[in-house]
Amino acid sequence: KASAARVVSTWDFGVAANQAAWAILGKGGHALDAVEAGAQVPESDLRNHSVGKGGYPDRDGHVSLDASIMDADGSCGAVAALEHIEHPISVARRVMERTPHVLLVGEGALQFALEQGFRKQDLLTPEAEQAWHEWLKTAKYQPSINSEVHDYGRTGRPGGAHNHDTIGMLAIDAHGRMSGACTTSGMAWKMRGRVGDSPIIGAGLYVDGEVGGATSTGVGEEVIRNAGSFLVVELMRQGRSPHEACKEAVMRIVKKRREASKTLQVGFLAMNRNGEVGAYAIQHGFTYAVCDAQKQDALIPSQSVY
Ligand code: SD4
Repeated sequence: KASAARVVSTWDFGVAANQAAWAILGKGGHALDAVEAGAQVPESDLRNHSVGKGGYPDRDGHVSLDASIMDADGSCGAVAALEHIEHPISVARRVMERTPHVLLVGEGALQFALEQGFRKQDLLTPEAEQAWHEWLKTAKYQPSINSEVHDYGRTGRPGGAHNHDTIGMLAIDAHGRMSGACTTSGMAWKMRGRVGDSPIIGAGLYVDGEVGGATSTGVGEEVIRNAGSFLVVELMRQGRSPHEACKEAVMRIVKKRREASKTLQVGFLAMNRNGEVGAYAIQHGFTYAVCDAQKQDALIPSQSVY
């Protein structure tokens, strides 16, 4: 029996992203189109300093983007350290559909994007540039636990160091097909050339149509170390619920990195093929958005270790 359509994504701004995805899912469209359209929303949102245009740059002032996309049958594509392109998620999809490869990086990824007709533009907004200049005064790399940027709707001001607002999105369509997408500008003030978990299949994103999908947000290094999203999907394959699987993956990180984990954030979000959703994070403050035919704007606080 075909599952009911549903889309989930990370953080508060996942609500708006889900609605763009739902415009496709609600009409019986394909999950892959839905996650691409959804991920494009924060990519274009200048208020979001961790994704796409308006994202905070690396320590040398370059906005450098990572993204991945994956379909139920294991097809996937990704770009890393891509500059000057507003929608890295769409370039990732082209890598999947139009090249024999999975991951293109840096100059080569940009060259491919331009060949595919994407427009080259300056992604560093005056606001992000100013924040970078502020940061240069001390030039300390200290990821904040949760970005306050998702407060802007309530406070009307962007806050803090904005490190954790990557969007990870998982959708299941009316035909029961699942796809996922993940897109980010990575950690603010990262070293030039640094790549996080988001474009690494199995780390920031993993989908297996027979089981379900998972995605992550937070300090990417910790997620790569544990092949985090792949781990969550494999745990679901063994019978864990999405919540239990996310919790176990978080506990792996905490067990191995007991001291460091007290001050860093990682969150996992998962959905199984039946549309059951779960999440877990190291730190309090992680939220995820759920959208289906019943309710389009649900925002749920994740449980956490601390
Ligand atoms: C990274 N996981 O590049 C990303 C950052 C992130 O919300 O999640 N920000 O490590």
